[in-house]
Amino acid sequence: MDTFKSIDVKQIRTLKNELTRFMMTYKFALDELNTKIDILKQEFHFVHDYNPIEHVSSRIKTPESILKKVQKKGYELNLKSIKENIQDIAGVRITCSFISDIYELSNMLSKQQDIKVLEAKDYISNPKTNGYRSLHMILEVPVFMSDRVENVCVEVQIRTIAMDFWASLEHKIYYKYNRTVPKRLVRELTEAAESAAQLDRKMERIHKEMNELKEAVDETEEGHELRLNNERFYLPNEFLKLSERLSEK
Ligand code: 0O2
Repeated sequence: MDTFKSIDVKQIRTLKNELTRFMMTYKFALDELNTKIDILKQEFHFVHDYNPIEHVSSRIKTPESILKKVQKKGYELNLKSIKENIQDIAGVRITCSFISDIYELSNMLSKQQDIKVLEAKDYISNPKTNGYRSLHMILEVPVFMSDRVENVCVEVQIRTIAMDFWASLEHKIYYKYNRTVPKRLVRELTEAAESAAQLDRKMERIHKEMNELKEAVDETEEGHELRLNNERFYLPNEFLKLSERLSEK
């Protein structure tokens, strides 16, 4: 009996080690992707002079949640099958300011040499019937371990603040009503999704117009600027009029 117990303990220890190594690869993939996103965020800020990424959050699915999905989908219960079939063990959610930022960011990520896009679903140009909007991608990220390279899947969801607001409310309502939501609420939720989409379009239009105005102002101000050894000096109109006198000569 004691021998059996010690075998059990040993087996459990080995299994726990294997599981820990398995889950660690997903944590490392998230770390890598988060670094990439942070670099893009800083560069984007520098180039466009505003912050397109409002918020980034990431999570690893709990073992219970993985098990639930394995059972629901009828997959085999072993690590190889889980790795092959469950592509959202690691997940990143990014909220952007504007819809155009979502596509720009997803392009920038997809173009990176060490990232492979396994799947992309555009629920923004093709919203779900309930009104859900978001851009989903399954990315494969190489994780360099001490003895091997593991290609790890990460699910990335990119959406605007308004889309995110809607999705979290909808998720809460479905959870509260145990997925049997009254018809009126379902209809109202779909209407709210359309209002959120309208707001996104309006905000983007305003932002674009504001940028055009800013560019025009910047161009005018550039004429008033004199640079000397990295120092900027403002040139009053009277000085600029000198140029007219110069051309008169
Ligand atoms: P959680 O807890 O957020 O992870 P699959 O993941 O393969 O079973 P599917 O339909 O192929 O399912 O994946 P899809 O369409 O890419 O959606 C996966 C995730 O997107 C969901 O994960 C949600 O996070 C989100 N999502 C999709 N549709 C909706 C929706 O109508 N409302 C809300 N609020 N979120 C949605 P999980 O696993 O369902 O949950």
